Amino acid sequence: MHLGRTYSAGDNTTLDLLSFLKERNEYVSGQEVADAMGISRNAVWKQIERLRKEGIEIEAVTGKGYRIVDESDAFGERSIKSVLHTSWLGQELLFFNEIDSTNDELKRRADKGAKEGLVAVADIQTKGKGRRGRSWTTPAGVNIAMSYLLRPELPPDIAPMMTLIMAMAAAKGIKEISSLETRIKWPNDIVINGKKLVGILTEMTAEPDFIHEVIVGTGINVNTESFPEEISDTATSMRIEGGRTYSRSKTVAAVTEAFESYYEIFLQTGDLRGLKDEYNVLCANVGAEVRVLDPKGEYEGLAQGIDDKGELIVRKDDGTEERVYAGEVSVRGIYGYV
Ligand code: BT5
Repeated sequence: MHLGRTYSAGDNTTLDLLSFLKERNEYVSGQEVADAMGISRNAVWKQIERLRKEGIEIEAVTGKGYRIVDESDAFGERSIKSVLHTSWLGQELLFFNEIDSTNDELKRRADKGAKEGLVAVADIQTKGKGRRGRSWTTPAGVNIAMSYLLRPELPPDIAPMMTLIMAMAAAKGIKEISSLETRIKWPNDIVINGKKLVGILTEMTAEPDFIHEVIVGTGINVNTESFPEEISDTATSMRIEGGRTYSRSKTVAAVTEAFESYYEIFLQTGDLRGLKDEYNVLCANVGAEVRVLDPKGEYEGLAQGIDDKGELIVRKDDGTEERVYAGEVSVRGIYGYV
C-alpha cells in the first residue's frame, strides 16, 4: 500500500483525512483509511461525519469505500485550512455559519487578548458593516465575509494603509482563482466593469501613540447571482463576471496568502514604499478626474496615484497638488462611480 505521506491521529485528523481522500481521488476502504491514519474504523466514520456536516460531500459505497464527490462548494474551517498556506495569518481561524459581523467578533476576541493573525470567516452576516454606519449585505451560501486581527507595533496613522494592502491582496487572490482582472477604487473598493465586487472596512483601537489592534474586514461577492434592488446597478460578483461559480475556501486562501506577503513587505519599511508601484497599476483612479468630498471644501482634479503613505495625490486645475488621507474623505469619479 503506497500512502505518499504518513498520517497521525490527533487534532488535525479530520484535516488529514480530507487531504488523504483528495490525494487519492478514488474509492478508499474504511479499513485502508484507518490503517493509513492509525485510527479505528469507528474514528474514521466519525471524521467522515464531521466533514459531511461541514458540507463536504463524501460518497460511501458498500464494498468500495469512501470518495470525495465534489468539494468545490465546501466552506468551513477545515475546507479553508486544507488549502491555506500561510505562516501566521489564519493559522488560527474561526468559522461561523452566521455572525453579526466578523469585524465585531474579532473586536470582542481582541478585547480578551486574541493574538495577531487571528482570522474570522463567515457565511452569513446579520449586521455586516460598511463605512460610516452603512451596511454590507452577506446573504447565505454565496459570499465571503472575513476579518483579520493585526497588532502592528507602529503609530496609529498606518491604519488606512491596511485597507490599501487588503485591496491589493483581494485583487491578486481573485485573479489567481478566477483570472478576473479587477481594479482598485481608492481606498476601499475593488471594482470590475465599473461595479463593486469587494468592500473593505478597517477599524482600529489605539492610544495616541500606539495601536491596540487593527481589524481589517473584507466582503467578497463570490457566487452571488442577483443583488437587492438598491445595489443591483452598482454591485457585481465573481460569478456574474466570470460566468461560473468559484470555491469560496480557495478564494479565502488565495487572498489571505497574498495579504500575508504584502503585509510583510509593508513591515520592512512601515509604509507603502515597496508596494505603491504595484498599487498604482491596479488603481482605477490613476489618470482619472475625481471629485474629492473633503468636509473642508470639495474640489476636483486629476488623480496621480498614491504616495508612500497611501495618500491619493490629486493635481488640481491650478496645478497645485493635494494629498488625500484615506481615513478622512471620499473620492468620486466625475464621469461615474470610479
Ligand atoms: C464598504 O463600505 O465597502 C465596506 C464593506 C466591508 C464589509 C466587510 S464583510 C467582513 C467585515 N465585517 C463587517 O461587518 N464588515 C466587513 P462602504 O464603502 O461604506 O460601502 C457600503 C455600501 O456598499 C452600501 O451602502 C451599499 O450601497 C453597498 N453594498 C452593500 N452590500 C454590498 C455588496 N454585497 N456588494 C456590493 N455593494 C454592497
